[in-house]
Formats: sequence, structure tokens, C-alpha cells
Amino acid sequence: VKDIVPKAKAGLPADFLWGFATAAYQIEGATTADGRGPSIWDQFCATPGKIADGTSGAVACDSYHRTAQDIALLKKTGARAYRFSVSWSRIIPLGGRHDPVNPAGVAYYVQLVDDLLTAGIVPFVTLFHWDLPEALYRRYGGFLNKDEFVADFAHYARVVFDALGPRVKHWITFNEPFCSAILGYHLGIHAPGHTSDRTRSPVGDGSTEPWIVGHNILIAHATAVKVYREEFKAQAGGEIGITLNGDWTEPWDPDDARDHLACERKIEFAISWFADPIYFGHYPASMVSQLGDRLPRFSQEESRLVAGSNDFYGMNHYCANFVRHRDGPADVLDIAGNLDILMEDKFGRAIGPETQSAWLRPHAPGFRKLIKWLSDRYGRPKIYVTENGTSIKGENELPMEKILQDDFRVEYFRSYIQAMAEAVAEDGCDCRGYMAWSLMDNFEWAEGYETRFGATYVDYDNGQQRYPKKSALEIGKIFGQYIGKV
Ligand code: GBH
Repeated sequence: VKDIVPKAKAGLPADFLWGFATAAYQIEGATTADGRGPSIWDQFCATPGKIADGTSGAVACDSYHRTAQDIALLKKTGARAYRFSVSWSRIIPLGGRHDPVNPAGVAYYVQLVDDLLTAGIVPFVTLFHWDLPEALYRRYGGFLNKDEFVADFAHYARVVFDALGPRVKHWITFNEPFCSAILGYHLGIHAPGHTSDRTRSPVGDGSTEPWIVGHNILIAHATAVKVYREEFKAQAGGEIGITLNGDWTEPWDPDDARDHLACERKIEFAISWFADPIYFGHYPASMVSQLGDRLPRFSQEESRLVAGSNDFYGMNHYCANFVRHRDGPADVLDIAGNLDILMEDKFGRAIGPETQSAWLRPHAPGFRKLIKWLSDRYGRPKIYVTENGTSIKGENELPMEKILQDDFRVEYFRSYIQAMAEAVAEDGCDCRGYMAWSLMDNFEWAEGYETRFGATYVDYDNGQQRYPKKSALEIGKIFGQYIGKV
């Protein structure tokens, strides 16, 4: 009997919202259509050397002209929900609160939401998925200018709340502020390419600016939430939160207590940087102690504004890694918590198989553990998984017929959905939705089109035709095994 490991209970609630996610700049294309203004990503892509294959989102999946196809695709998969983002530059081409609103841009999203609702698909709307209007970076440095940025974002949010009104019940303010701060304003590998690396572009101060950016995004998030709650929530009855990214961590040396502590620090530097202020009103102690005065302080007013500003927790999760502590004081440019991130542990065991993305090694047990970690730390919040998915090593080199047989991705979804269903049924976590990344292959930021994350193949050479891969057709069946079983 002692050999029989009891199988964990696994299930998801009957009204669980599953579907797919995308982001405006990654799929829409049509970057000059109908009065859209330039975003920092248009600018960044035009800078030589920034995008692996020298491409941009100028055409992408051409979703701006193909929403009917996208919605038909969603219906074919059986999806109940769809998470997309709004391009700020379509709504307010110059971005600012004194700049004109573009009615054609507004109309595009009104129509998209109407069409989704007609198709019986629940929209999850992200206000900001990295494509800042370029004018705002040029005028005042974008996220670096708290007063200007917060006022402009709040205005933009109000315009969108007003336009989409009560039809939208699920709002996300920011997607992964970690990436805006660290990739965009520290490493410079994402737009606007602001970096403290003086050999590349000596425009920034990496010892303070990522933390200022993070702080200002928190204030902008909370201000938009306040606008929604005070001016729209009563009538619309919807909910609003932020989406944060974070990997699970395992200690490089399971016998070294310092590696266990480093694991916790890694998650705090990635997730709690934002989530602690949002749930508790202050930064995590590990960050305060490492960063000292370089970490901005919340005024009492700010702390009260930010605390309690999530109706749900938006969770983007892809992978896990090993973490090894570093000895000695942290470097002034360190952003991770004074540790090394590794794909193999002390014994040379890999955390998971390789994918096309250097940072991404699937490790489904980490998903269950991280959901529980979040649940324990933040008082069992309602969780929507707003992104989860994988690339496949070498996928782009295969002929289309092979790409459509994406068994690796099917297995990824199967194991991750099982892990989430265990977190719900076994650990008592409150997961209410899951959006797979992504509905279709799209512009994978600095990696261009070489890395495919889609459950649908997009034939970029032949008119952006969409062909569902096996994973797009299987994922609904996988959900069918869990939904209603808890
Ligand atoms: C998501 O971020 C994005 O929201 C989505 O737009 C994107 O398409 C998707 O992932 C797939 O990449 O460059 O070595 O410093 C995922 C979380 C966090 C993953 C930062 C990459 C940077 C690793 N990302 N991480 S590195």
C-alpha cells in the first residue's frame, strides 16, 4: 500500500472562464491606419539591431482588419473568454490628456467587444500591454514622470471605460509592469530601450530608474482603479486588477538554506514588488533592505491609494528556474535579489525541457506551487491566469504540416491545467479563469516572428492565414475534464 501515491484531487468551477490572450501590438498591425499614432514599439523596431529578425508589428497578424476571423477562430476552439489589449495610440494618438481622442480608434474596440459578446465570448480588456504612445516618452520620459504619466494614464483609462462601458466586466490596467521597468527601462531590450548600460545607450540610471518606473506604474494602476470604482463600477458592475508575471523557483542546492531564502527573494523581487503594495500598501522587506533609499517611498496618501487596488489577481506564468544565492553585497544594478537564475540544479538536473525561448523551461508542478504561494501570501485572492503557454524549440524551422502537430504544446497545456486544477481542488485556491498565450502566432517582441507562441499557426507569407494547431483544438477538451468537478 505504501507504494500507492494518492492522486491529487483536481477540478475547476462550473463557470470557469477559459480562453486565449493576445496583445495589441503583437497582433493588430495596421500601425498607421485610421489615425493611430506611433507607439514606443514602432520607434524601437525602427532602431537597427533591436529586433532579432529586423521586423516590427507593422503588419503582424493584421488583426485590425481580421477580427471576424479571430472571433471565428475563438468560437472554433470553444473558448469562453478572450483577453486582448487596447492600443493607447489608437485611442489618443499623441497619448496625453490634452490631446484629441481618435473616434475611429475607439470605434474599432467598441465593435470588437460587441462582436465578441454576440459570439458569446467574455472580453477581458487590458488597458496597457507595453505600447506607450511615443509622444509621451519624448515629452517627459514616459513612466519616469509620475505626475504627468499618472494623469495621462487616468485620462486614457477613463476614455476607454466610458467607450466600452458596462459591456466589459473584466479590466486589467497593466500587463507585467516588471517588464516595462526592467526590460524597457533597465536592460533596454524592450521599448523604449532606455538603459543604464553605458556601452549601449547612456540615457538612464539603472540603479534608481527601474524602481521609479515600477512605483509610478503602481500609482497609475491604483489611480485608474479609483476612477473605475468611483465613476463606472456601480453602473457596469465589473471588476479590475493588474496582471503580474512571475516564475516559480527551486533552490539550486536543496540543502542550502541560503538558496531557499534566495528563492523567496526572487519571487518577491518579481511579484511582491507590485503585489505587496497592492495588497499591503508597502514594498517587501527584502527589497527595502537591498535597495535602501534607491527604492521610492510611498507617501501615506499613495500607500492608501494603492493598498486594496485589486479586485482580482491577474497571473501570467510560464515556467520555473533554479536559484542560487550570491555571497556579498548586491550590485547596485542588481534587480533580481542578489542571486543567479539557472536552468540546472547542483546535480545537473534540468528544471524542464528546452523551448525556443531561452528563459522558458516548462515545469508544471511550479504552477500549482506558485498559485498556492500567492494564495497564502495575499489572502486567497480570486485569480485569473491571464497568460500561460510555451514556444517550441525549432518550431519555426518545420513545415506547416508539422507545426500543426504541436504535441509539445498540448502536453504543456495538459500538465499546467492539471496543476491549476489541483491548486483549486486540493489546495483550495480560487482560480476563476485561464487565458492561454496565445490565440495565434504573433510578433514576439525583441524576438520578432522567429518564436511562435500560438495555438494557431499564422502564415505570414500568405496573407496572414490562420490554421489552428492541435493545441487549439485540444485545449477545450482538456478543460472539459476539469470544469464542473469542484
Ligand atoms: C509575456 O511575458 C508577455 O506578456 C507576452 O506579451 C509575450 O508574448 C509572452 O510573455 C511570451 O514571451 O529577456 O532573459 O531578461 C512573459 C514574461 C518576463 C518572459 C521577462 C521573459 C525576460 C527574460 N517574461 N522575461 S530576459
